[in-house]
This record gives sequence, C-alpha cells and structure tokens, in this order.
Amino acid sequence: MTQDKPIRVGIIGTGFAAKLRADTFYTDDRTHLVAVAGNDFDRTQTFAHSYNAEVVADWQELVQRQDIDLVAICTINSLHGAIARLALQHGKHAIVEYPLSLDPVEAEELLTLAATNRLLLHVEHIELLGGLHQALTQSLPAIEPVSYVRYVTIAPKHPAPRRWTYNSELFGFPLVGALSRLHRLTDRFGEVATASAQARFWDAPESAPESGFHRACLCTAQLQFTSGVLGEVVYGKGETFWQAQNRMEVHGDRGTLILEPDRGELIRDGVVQPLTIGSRRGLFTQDTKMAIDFLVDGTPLYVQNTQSVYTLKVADRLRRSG
Ligand code: NAP
Ligand code: BLA
Repeated sequence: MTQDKPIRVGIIGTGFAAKLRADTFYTDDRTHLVAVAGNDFDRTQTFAHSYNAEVVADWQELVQRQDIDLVAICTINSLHGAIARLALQHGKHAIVEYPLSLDPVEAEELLTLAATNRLLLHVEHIELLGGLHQALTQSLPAIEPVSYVRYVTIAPKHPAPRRWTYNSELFGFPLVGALSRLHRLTDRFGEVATASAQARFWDAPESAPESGFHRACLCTAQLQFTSGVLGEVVYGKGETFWQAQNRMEVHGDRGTLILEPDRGELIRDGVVQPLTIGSRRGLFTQDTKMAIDFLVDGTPLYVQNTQSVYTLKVADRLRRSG
C-alpha cells in the first residue's frame, strides 16, 4: 500500500504503552494522531492536549469515526477483543497490545475478520525485540540441543496497587495477561505437546472476593514441547513476595545459558562467558515504527498473529488445567 497522506490514528488508553505509541505517532510524519479515548476524563484530557488531539467520549465512538484509519488499542486486556472487533468491522487497521483477546476463540475470529476485510491487525510482542530474547536467539546454537528451560519472573509489590493488573477479570489468567513469558518460549522451542499449571490468588483485604482484586498471585506452569524440551514458567507478583527475580535458564547438551534483563552468561566446560543484554528501552517505538512501515510500504512485521494466537491457546490450556 502506498500512502501519500498521513495515516490518521486514534488511540485507546492513556497509560504507559499509549504514551509511547502517541509519542511516535505524533513525531512521525507518516502519521497524524487525531483522537484519544481513555478511562478517567481528566487524565484523558491532559493526555490528548499534549498531542493536540481530540478527546472522544468512549472507544465505541472512536473506532467508528470516519476520520480515523488506524486504531491503537493500549488499554486493559479484557477490552482488547471487543475493541479490535468493532474497529475491524468499521474498516480500521488495528495495533493491539498483547494479548489480542482473553479468549483464544475470539482471537482466531479476529484474525479471520482482519484477513477478510484486508486490514492490518498487528499484535505487539515487544519481548521478541528486547535484549534478553536477542541474546537467547544468538546463544542457543552454542548449547543445543536443549533439554530444559526454566523462566521465573517474580515482582514483589508492597502494597499491591488496586489496579487492573491485580484484577483477574481485567488482566486475565496470569500467563494470559503476561503472555510474553510463554511467547518467548514458543517462539524458540515451538509447539507444545502437554501443558499444565497451578495458580493461587491472595484476595485483597477490604475487597469482596467477587470484585476480582488480589494482593498477590502466583502461577507455576509445566510444559513439554513436541521437540522434547521440558519447560517451567513461574510468574508471581504482589505482597507475598520479597525478592525480585527475572531469570531464564536454558540447559543444553553442550552448555547452560543464564539470562536476566541486564546480564547474561554462557557456561560451557566450566568456563563462564558474560553476555551483553541489550536495553528494554525503545521497544514500543520500534514496534510502532514497524507497524507504520508495514502500512506504508509493506515491510514485513517481526511477529505473526498466528504465533501470538497459538501462544494464547497454550496459555488458555494452562488456565483450564488448574
Ligand atoms: P497502564 O499504564 O496501567 O494503562 C492502562 C490504561 O487502561 C489507562 O488508560 C487506564 O486509564 C485504562 N484503564 C484502567 N482501568 C480501566 C478500566 N477498568 N476500564 C477501562 N480502562 C481502564 O497499562 P499499560 O502498561 O499501558 O498496558 C496497556 C496494555 O499494554 C496492556 O494490554 C498490557 O498488557 C500491554 N503491554 C504493556 C507493556 C508495558 O511495558 N507496560 C508491555 C507490553 C504490553 P486510567 O489510568 O484513566 O484508569
Ligand atoms: C510488560 N509491563 C509489562 C506489562 C505490564 C507492565 C502491565 C504487560 C503484562 C506483562 O507482561 O506482565 C507494567 N512494567 C509495568 C509497570 C512498571 C513496569 C507498571 O516496569 C513499573 C515500573 N515497562 C515499564 C517500564 C519498562 C517496561 C518502565 O513500564 C522498562 C523500561 C518494560 N514491560 C516492559 C517490557 C515488557 C513489559 C519490555 C514486555 C514483557 C516482557 O519483557 O516479558
């Protein structure tokens, strides 16, 4: 597709991801940020004004506007699927933060809808662009074949915020909301043969259990890839944790990889070789620019939707197994 006029963009959400996307749409001369729909009215006003964009009352109105070509869906996970559907039905291209939907069946329907309507549907997976994943990809050949991968992310938080990320209805099952943790593994180790998980939630005090808010959650998952690789993924956050951990260990016949956000090691024959891990900054900008590149000159994207939806199916299998 060649584009002579700027792509007209609407953003849904005003948080961390939305701001980084808006910065790019605002400064890239191939796009024009037209409108923003948020949650809290004052926050949405402040956000929109800083980009000279219009405030729209709600996302339903935004995705139906005639003067928008592309919608960036940067809001809570439980709304992703419904917003993407309405946007695609109204002929808009869509960028969606992971997960595409909390429901893998809906996610598949959305891929079909985008293909039928010949629209871009891009599900962001910035973890694939980050330094840890790049180091993993580069170092795997030195240790393959892999027998076992263990990936632990624990984020203590005191007190846990009463925000959407601590609400199961809004965030989804832990490894659905934090799909990137599984996606790193499916991207490198492929198809999953068997998968099961256990999850625990600690209710937030002063919240009725049915409100869905918790003060901590923990999910431990066991995976067997069809290649034979065994995997374990641990995701925990909140008030029941006191020591942060963010570590991937990969054990291979010829060596071991230890990867953390800012350091890495390749261990072979007792020799420890340090690995440089690239920054986690600038990933949303990179992702946004690549989606624009795709729309403007058809440059292929770095991730396939089918891969995202496959990982979502695995995550949903984990949810149902618990
Ligand atoms: P965030 O900073 O917390 O922003 C969340 C947005 O959703 C805000 O606009 C917030 O509005 C709105 N919101 C909160 N509760 C809501 C509710 N109950 N109903 C409707 N809207 C509500 O979150 P974020 O980090 O930008 O995450 C946005 C999306 O990006 C998520 O899908 C996340 O998984 C994905 N993502 C984020 C990152 C990252 O680095 N942060 C990386 C990869 C993917 P108010 O503030 O006005 O309530
Ligand atoms: C992923 N970060 C996420 C997600 C959320 C947050 C909701 C998606 C769900 C998930 O995968 O867990 C939220 N991250 C936060 C918040 C902070 C944070 C509120 O670090 C508070 C400091 N994200 C940031 C910042 C960085 C960042 C400051 O907000 C670092 C520069 C990076 N977050 C980042 C990356 C991912 C992510 C790279 C992709 C997921 C991954 O790496 O697995």
